[in-house]
Amino acid sequence: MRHPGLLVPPEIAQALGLGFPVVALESTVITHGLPRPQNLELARDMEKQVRDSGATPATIAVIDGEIRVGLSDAELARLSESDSTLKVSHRDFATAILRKMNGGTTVAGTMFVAQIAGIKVFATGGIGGVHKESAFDISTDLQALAGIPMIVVCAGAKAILDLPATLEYLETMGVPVVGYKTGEFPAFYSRESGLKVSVRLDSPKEVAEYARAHWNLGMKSAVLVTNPIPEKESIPAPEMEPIIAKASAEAVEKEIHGQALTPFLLRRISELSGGRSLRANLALLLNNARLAAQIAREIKTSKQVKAV
Ligand code: PSU
Ligand code: MN
Repeated sequence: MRHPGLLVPPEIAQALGLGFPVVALESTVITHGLPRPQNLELARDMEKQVRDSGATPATIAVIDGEIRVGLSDAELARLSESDSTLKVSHRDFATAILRKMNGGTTVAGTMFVAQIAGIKVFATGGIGGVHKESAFDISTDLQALAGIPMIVVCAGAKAILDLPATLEYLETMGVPVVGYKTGEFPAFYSRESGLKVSVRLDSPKEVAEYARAHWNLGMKSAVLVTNPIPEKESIPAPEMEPIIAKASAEAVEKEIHGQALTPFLLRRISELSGGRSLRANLALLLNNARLAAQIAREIKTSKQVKAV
């Protein structure tokens, strides 16, 4: 389970060793996805949500060039307040290590590390996908979902993306897209998208059973669980569309691409929506942390039952 260059604090190492439920959390959302001070509040709230739901949180990040599976509160604060953090996906780990940098790991980067540590459940906000603005901007998140067997809980793909193309890519790569209590693929800020998921499941137990059946066949792909944003904080798709279109046009005009595109779009959409999209983003993140913890507990339960 241990890997050179991976630091796992005792609490998490122990939980993993004993087969207790552990939920991985990403950190690009802290370093690049949310403004201050909401980013630190959210990081703490996500950890608390996981704990209150009966699992151990492990926020994954790079601190001073060391890959961490779990951060102290002081490290969470440093990460969220630092100005020179790297957005760390697969290609960026070596850079962060050699330059001893602090880095927020993306969905892909977090999955990569969580897999080495033996964590099976991970919660994020929205996965990356196929962008609309430029040809061939496809998030490494999709590649990671294709090749890393893990349950990833999200609120769909971010609405800034080309959602049909993102779903086509996931289908091509053999990634089951589970709708949690819904048959419709949720669109991050909105509960609706007009697109279908590949399977609807209605309880954490069903999700755990589904993942076991998928992996028992020898499948290597993730199980993507899409959990619609709570009704109260959701923003209907028709209200979001003009805002997203405006932010997208600005990105094209300013020639923003690569790693900078997603953070730019999220920030502009928050400004253009008067902070409403930010509140939605925070709500869906917490909602996903809760469901991920519930699923992690079911995985643990099924392991115990098997051992008897
Ligand atoms: N979910 C959020 N906010 C975010 C992200 C997810 O609510 O900022 C991050 C994730 O870390 C995801 C990244 O991996 O955005 C996608 O970036 P890109 O499109 O450059 O792959
Ligand atoms: Mn990209």
